This record gives sequence, C-alpha cells and structure tokens, in this order.
Amino acid sequence: MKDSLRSRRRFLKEAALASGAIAAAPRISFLNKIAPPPSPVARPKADYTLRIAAAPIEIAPNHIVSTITYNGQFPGPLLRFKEGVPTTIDIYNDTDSPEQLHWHGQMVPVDVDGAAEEGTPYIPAFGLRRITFTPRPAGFRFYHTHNRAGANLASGLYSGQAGPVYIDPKNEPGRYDREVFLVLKEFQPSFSRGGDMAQDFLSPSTPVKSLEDSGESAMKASHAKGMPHGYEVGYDFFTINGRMLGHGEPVRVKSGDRVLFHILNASATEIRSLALPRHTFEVVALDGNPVPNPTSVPVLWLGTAERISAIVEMNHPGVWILGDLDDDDRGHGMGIIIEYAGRTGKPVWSATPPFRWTYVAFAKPSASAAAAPPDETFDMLFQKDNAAIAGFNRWTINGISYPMDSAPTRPSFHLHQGKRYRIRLRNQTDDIHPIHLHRHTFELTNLAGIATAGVMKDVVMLGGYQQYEIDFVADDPGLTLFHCHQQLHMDFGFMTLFDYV
Ligand SMILES: [Cu+2]
Repeated sequence: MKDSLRSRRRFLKEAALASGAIAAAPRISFLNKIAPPPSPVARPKADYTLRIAAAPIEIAPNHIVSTITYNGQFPGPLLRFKEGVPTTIDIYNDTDSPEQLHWHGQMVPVDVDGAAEEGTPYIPAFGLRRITFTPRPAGFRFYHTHNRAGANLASGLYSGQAGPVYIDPKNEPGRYDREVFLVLKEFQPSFSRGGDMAQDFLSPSTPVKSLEDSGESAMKASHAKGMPHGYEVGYDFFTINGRMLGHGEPVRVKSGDRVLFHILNASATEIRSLALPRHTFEVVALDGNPVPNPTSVPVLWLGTAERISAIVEMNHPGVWILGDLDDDDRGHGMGIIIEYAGRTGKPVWSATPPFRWTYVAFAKPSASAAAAPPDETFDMLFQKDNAAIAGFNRWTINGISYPMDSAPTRPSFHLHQGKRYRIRLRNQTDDIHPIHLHRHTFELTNLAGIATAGVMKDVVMLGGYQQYEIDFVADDPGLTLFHCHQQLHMDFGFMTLFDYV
C-alpha cells in the first residue's frame, strides 16, 4: 500500500513538473520530510500552524465523538487571510496516514492546492509541510482534506478535517453589523443500501428525456440481474459548528441587527437546507463570490462544499431555531438557536411554505443574461454503474472511471491559457451531483435550459437527469482536478483532470 502510494506520488510529481506547473510557481517553497519539528530559531515563524490529529469532539454534553481534526477542534480554526498578501502555513500531520489539505475555492499553484491527482506532495505521516501561497480571490473559502476515503468512513471528509477561510478583500462594503460563520457537519457515518435523495427542491426541475430514459433503463437492467442498490452513507448525529442543536452557544442578536451569515456545508455526502422562521436570507454571495442580484429567500440549500453568504435582518424578536427543513436531521442536531436580547423560552421552529431553490434568482437580469461565447466546449456525460465495485456504485465521465488504485492517470481535457471554455454537464443518473472545479471559478451559463449569467461559483448542484453549462477562463496554469464533491462519487471514479498545453 505504502509503496504504491509512493510510486503514484512520484509519478504525479513528475507529471506536474512535466506540465511546467511547479516551474511556473517559483515563489512557493515547501518542506516535505519526516522530521521532528524544526527549531524555531532555524527559520521564521509561520503565519498559521495547523495540526492534523485525532481528537475527541464534544457535540453535546457528555456526547463525545472521535475524529481526525485540525488543531483538535471542529470546525478547524477560522483562517483570515488578506487578499494578495503571501501567507506561510505549517501543516503538521500527527496521524499515521499521509494527508492532503485542499484550499477549496482559491486559485493557488498545484504544489499547494492539496490534491495528489494534481501532483501536490502529501503531508507525510508524522511529518510537516510548510507552504507559502498568495490567497486569492477574496471571499469565503474553506480548507479540507482531499484524501480518498473509499470504504473507510473514518477518512476523507467523513472525518472532521474542514475549516472556514475568509480572505478579506482590499475594500469591504460592510453593510452589516456582525459576521457569523456556520459550518454544517454530520458525524458517525454508516453505510446503507441506497434510498432516494429528495430533489424536488431544485428549480428548474426539467429533466432531459433521453438522459432519463437511458439512466432508468440502465438501473432496470442492473436490478434485473439481481443487483441491489449501491451503498449510500447515512449519519447518526448532525451539528452546526460542531454542536448538536440546543447544545452550543446560541447566536445572540439584537432587534434591528443585520447579521451576515457565512454558511459552509462541510458534509462529505449530504445536501443541506436551512430556514429561520419569520426571517428571510438576503443572499449576497455564493461560494464566496458576490452575486449580481442579491435576493431574499426563505430557505437556503447547499450541496456538499457549497457556501452561502446571506444577511438576515433581525426583525422578529424571540428565540428561534435556525435549522434544517428535514425534521429527522434537525431532530438529530442540525440546527442552532438564534436568541434575541432579553428574550427567553423554548426555541421555536415552524415549517416553511413550499419553496424551490434556483441559482437563477441571483443572476443578472434576463435581458443581459447572455454569457460571452466560449472558444471551445467540452461535453461530459456522467453515468452510474450500479453497485459495480463490491457493492459501491462506479461513476464515469464519458465512459471513463478515474482509477482507484495507484495507476497513473492522464488528463482528459486540454486547455490553452487565456481561452474561455464551456463544459456541458450531462447527468445520466437520478442523483444530484455537486460538481467542483479546482483552481478556477466558473460562471453558470445554462441551467436545465435556462440561459443565465453572472453567478460565479466553484461548486454547482447538477440535478438528476439534467443538463447544465458552466464556463470558465483558463487563467491558472497547471493540472486542474474536476470532480463530483460527493465523497462516495469522487472516490469511486467521478473525477477527471484538465491540463494546460
Ligand atoms: Cu456526484
């Protein structure tokens, strides 16, 4: 195992060198060795230190889970960077497994991005890596492990390795009184045999008939052969900022406050919703990027790894539950109490009226919704091979499943710096996929037949049997990973690589 890992690492490092990725980033320095921590006099202190280590996390009084964390806490510490100011971070790995730490949503070189597939060196077991990079772009980002978990529910994002990043822009408009960071996370995962994920919250809900027909007949054929549904993951406990509902500090507010919530879905696999009875959320940024059309909505939906920044005007004094729409998940902890000054009593939850989530609500008005035309379009067809790998679904992009062993993988898509690309995402499965592109920001340009422009993201929830189009400019040379952010999907094939040629 260790040998194959090492040989893969070596290959990837060579691949990155061959692509010129590391040569293109001479300002990056790193240590990558198994050694005791260096003496503090040997070199300057890092701006931040992160330690990857197992720790007990008390999610409710006397209810303690064990997981791999950053700095012994969940979520990992909030890291506040300044846009454009180089930052040095020491990452210690106190575990016996090599680790990857990914700077999600940032445009950083491949040797620090934190994906082995791109050639980032591992943080060695019981070792240290010092990295330096220039944080960008401004906004709400996060950091998390990028290890493959496979069937190991203690590894990857099933663990507690996630924390928020806020990159302060040079100028902050500041139309709010205070900021509150919320990190949504489940603990105690286990496998089950399938079960359909609700997806009637997405709008538009229009499926593509041909995708639906092919997807449904593939599932029927699989069941006819006696195959059960592939494994899915469920959880026992649900938390916000590492605490089950009612067991953390309430968010204390005053009537008239405008509170800017930065919300991160740090789940390995789940899509989450949030509502606050009698209040609305003015969505000002998606995945940390300001939206062209800030709009108030009664409910937020976040796919795995998505972030929403939204202002809530505190105008209904009381003690409320900000929580998941799902009674069972909220009942098992997915919520946090919002408490107005001077108010006491049992926190109140009430069901919200039906509402559908659409990214289009935050886009440019339709008159100006024509996105710039691309130089080239890539077609990607996503398929599921039901229960094909020892009971796990195998996922493919254009018929190719990203290898799970240590076999080297060649990039499937090729970019020229400065050109604008469109990816046509075609989902031939009934699952929602939170699609993620590393090291670049993409624009939503077509959502299930609706042309749109101006919403810039790094993760997008692609509905079952739907077709979307996303555009991006090739402006960050180096190997670039593209994958579904659902841990079970990415681990079983749903990944591919872009390179610059
Ligand atoms: Cu997926």
